Amino acid sequence: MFSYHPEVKEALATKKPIVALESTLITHGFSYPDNLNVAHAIEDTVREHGAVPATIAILNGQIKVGLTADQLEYLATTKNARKCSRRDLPLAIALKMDGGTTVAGTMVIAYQTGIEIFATGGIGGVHRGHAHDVSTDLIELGQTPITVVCAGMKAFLDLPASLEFLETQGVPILGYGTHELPAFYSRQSGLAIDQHVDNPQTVAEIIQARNNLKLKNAILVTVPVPQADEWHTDQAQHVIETALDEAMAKNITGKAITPFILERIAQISGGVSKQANKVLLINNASVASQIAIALHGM
Ligand code: PSU
Ligand code: MN
Repeated sequence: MFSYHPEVKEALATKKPIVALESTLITHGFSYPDNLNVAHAIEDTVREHGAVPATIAILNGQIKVGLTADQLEYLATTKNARKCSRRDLPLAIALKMDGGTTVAGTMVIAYQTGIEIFATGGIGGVHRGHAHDVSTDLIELGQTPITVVCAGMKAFLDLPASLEFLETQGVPILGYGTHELPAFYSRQSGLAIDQHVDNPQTVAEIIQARNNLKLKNAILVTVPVPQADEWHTDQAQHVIETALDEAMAKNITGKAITPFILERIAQISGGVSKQANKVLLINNASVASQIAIALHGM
């Protein structure tokens, strides 16, 4: 069921530092060719740091851990990929589908593969005005011992409710170089995190302590978008609200909400949101690589 890219296979066998990467951002987060370019830029960042990237996806029902350039291109251009969270994995495999794995879907596969560090953009959360629409990402963080590096929850979500949910699930939230929760496109949310950290070694020590305690929760490392490409909350807020209203008016629900809103925000903001999203993805991949290397050296 699992098929490994030779580079990843070798890295697993020789215990090199590996960073797992998700693929919903390729199939549903960005459109072509932005999706392909950003996927390559993320992988290149991981390699530049001396770690091995493992982009996870499903191709024709096979779980791919690490993709070739051709497979990345295919995934970036196909129109039929399923957005695969935990519940979708058995369906996509049995019915031989193509799929982009979400944060939850990628965590499941990374854990079973033995990859400990995973970089993404923004995790899912509790949707505003839909207190029962809780992303599976939050549940997965409560039950799978992976370390997820992100820029917080996506800014159009209910951030306080999402934080409460993670607290209930026992997920420690670290602020990497920040004392507050980043808000995806912007650096500040005014919400507290559990612990400020400022170097990869400290994160690796926290991961090791979690492992020694045999706790099954993920650790969430939140990293603010670099200042130069930040999209400030006061400007973003109006655009986000417009996109949310449109989703409501069009009755868009379930797994379609997040891709719809990301796309509308990108259109209305004239690409400003996309630029912030790309830069934060690359920055998160850089931090994740440094953590993978620190963990490897322990
Ligand atoms: N980060 C990005 N772009 C994305 C996502 C994350 O920069 O498209 C994806 C992740 O795969 C995440 C998903 O798991 O959005 C959340 O979807 P939902 O809200 O339906 O759970
Ligand atoms: Mn949802």
